Amino acid sequence: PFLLSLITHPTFIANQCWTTFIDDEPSLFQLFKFQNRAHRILAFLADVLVNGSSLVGQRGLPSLKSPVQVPSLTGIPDVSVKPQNGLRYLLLNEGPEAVAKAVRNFDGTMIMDTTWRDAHQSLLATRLRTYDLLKIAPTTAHALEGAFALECWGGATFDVAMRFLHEDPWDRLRKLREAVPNVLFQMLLRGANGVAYASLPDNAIDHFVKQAKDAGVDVFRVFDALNDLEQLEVGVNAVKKAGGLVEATVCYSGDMLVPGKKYNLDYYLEVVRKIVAMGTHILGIKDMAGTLRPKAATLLIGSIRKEFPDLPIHVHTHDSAGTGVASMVACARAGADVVDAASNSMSGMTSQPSISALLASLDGEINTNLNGDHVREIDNYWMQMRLLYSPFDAELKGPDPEVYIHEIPGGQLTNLLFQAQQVGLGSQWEETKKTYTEANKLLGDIVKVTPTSKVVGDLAQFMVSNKLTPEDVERRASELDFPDSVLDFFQGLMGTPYGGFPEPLRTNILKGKRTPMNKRPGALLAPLDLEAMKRDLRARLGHDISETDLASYVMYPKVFESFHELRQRFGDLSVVPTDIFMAPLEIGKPYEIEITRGKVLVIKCLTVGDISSQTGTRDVYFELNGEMRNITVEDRN
Ligand code: 3PY
Ligand code: ZN
Repeated sequence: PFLLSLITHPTFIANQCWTTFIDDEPSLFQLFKFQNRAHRILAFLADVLVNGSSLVGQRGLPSLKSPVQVPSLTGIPDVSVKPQNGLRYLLLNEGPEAVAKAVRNFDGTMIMDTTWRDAHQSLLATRLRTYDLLKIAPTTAHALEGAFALECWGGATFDVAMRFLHEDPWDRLRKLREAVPNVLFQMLLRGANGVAYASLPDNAIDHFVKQAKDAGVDVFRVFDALNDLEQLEVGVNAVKKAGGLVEATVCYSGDMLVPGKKYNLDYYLEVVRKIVAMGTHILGIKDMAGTLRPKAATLLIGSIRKEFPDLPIHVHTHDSAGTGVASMVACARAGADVVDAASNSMSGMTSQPSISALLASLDGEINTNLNGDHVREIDNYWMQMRLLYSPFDAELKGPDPEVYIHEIPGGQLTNLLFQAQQVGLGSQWEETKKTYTEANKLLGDIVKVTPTSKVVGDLAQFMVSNKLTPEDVERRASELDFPDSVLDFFQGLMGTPYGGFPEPLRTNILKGKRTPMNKRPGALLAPLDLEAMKRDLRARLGHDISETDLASYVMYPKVFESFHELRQRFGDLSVVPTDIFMAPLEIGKPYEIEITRGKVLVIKCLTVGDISSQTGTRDVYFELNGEMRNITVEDRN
């Protein structure tokens, strides 16, 4: 295409080329870049036409029947005008301490909206694309200007963005940041595991957190899946060094009011005291399974409030059992400063409770700083998204009160349910839940959240598929071929559980396979030579590597390399509208793709050719901005 634009240029045709013509004519390069991007997007669309969408697979088609509409907001005629209010301005002007103070002094309870991270992680297999987040971002900046924050990054979104959506999580963060200058952005950081599934060297966490802060994260909810404080501190220190707002978090597991429970009020208060001593701007309480019932919530938050009157408290929950609103109301009444909720159509079940339901329940009693009309208005967008992403919607039909027994975190519950549905619900689902409870007991009743919840889930699936009882596991521990996550856990790569590892199970499982770590992993893992890794990656990939690419590679080396290869082949796919990202174009119908601001491709697929018996390929014919294009694609069916 570059040569074509050169030889068709009027100056070239008139034979008036001077030696610096190409340098002096930057439009040639822009045209080349534009055509190159267009070509790569056509290559992707052609691949979906021939081979189907790898994202959707066999999950069926979206149930949204009409084009997506972005709702308007009462009293806000133009959402492109920069919003005037929001806690982020305070953060930028006065720093994290001032924000923490303002939150604590706020007369009421603020809300954090989790729609952009945990809600879709819990309901839609984390599949929400940047394209759809960006569309509603300017409206959200106005509608939720009174919110504490938008949770929009981290957790599973990082891995899924690259692995399944073929998009750059850093690019998402930067673009959302540009669209939302006023509301704080929060991310979920798994302590010394970063956003991965086991510990990394400490300097990898420092590097990652610095990139996240620079790209737009303000508040870092840092947790450790075992409430291992040494592990937690790695993340907390990284955020402090980067200058972010620290929300060090205690994970709440099970029901602390059940007599004889390992994790009781004394346990939580002890962890909170240590977190406060570590230094945090805000205390997070993370009820990842939704087992914090109202009575326990009142006692837990009330006790912390009494002991730490000045400490801002932020509570997170899941609505799996249907008690999320009642619990968050109890937290607000007991003195929580912020509670989490999600846009109505993205709430309930394994997600967070609904914002409107919470506002209705607190109305006239506790101020939330949110505009209830705007909350309802933006939900018209999420109602459509729920239909657009219906292929990923777990078919949960009601609350699951059994969560009080199995304690499966929200996101994992939908995942396991989906897998059970694949083989027909009924006894399979019953068995999964029962075995999960047994696996947890075998592991010593651990706190279950990523990555330890995956350990319990993997062990449960291993037991089901190999027809093993808990007694079999204990008896045959040294000969069984356990999943990697189980070995990682017992080795100590995820830190140390409260009360230690179960013995002799640990020794037997690790025998001849792994050497147990009896110290914090980061104290044993050698620091990464990030500069050398960057040089090596640059040499292998053949071009410059950004610091954020390096951070992605450090978290997920294989996923990053596959993502990178796809990005080289297809370019930036986050600009492709979701309907045609997930399903083949309709033949003869024109579609518009804005590849950068103001640069629009109009694409029409004319036909898909027959398969060639020699090459196994098909030619796909397009019209691109009125010109014919032909792409050859390997038919992998
Ligand atoms: C994650 O780590 O991704 C979680 O959402 C834990 O709750
Ligand atoms: Zn959660």
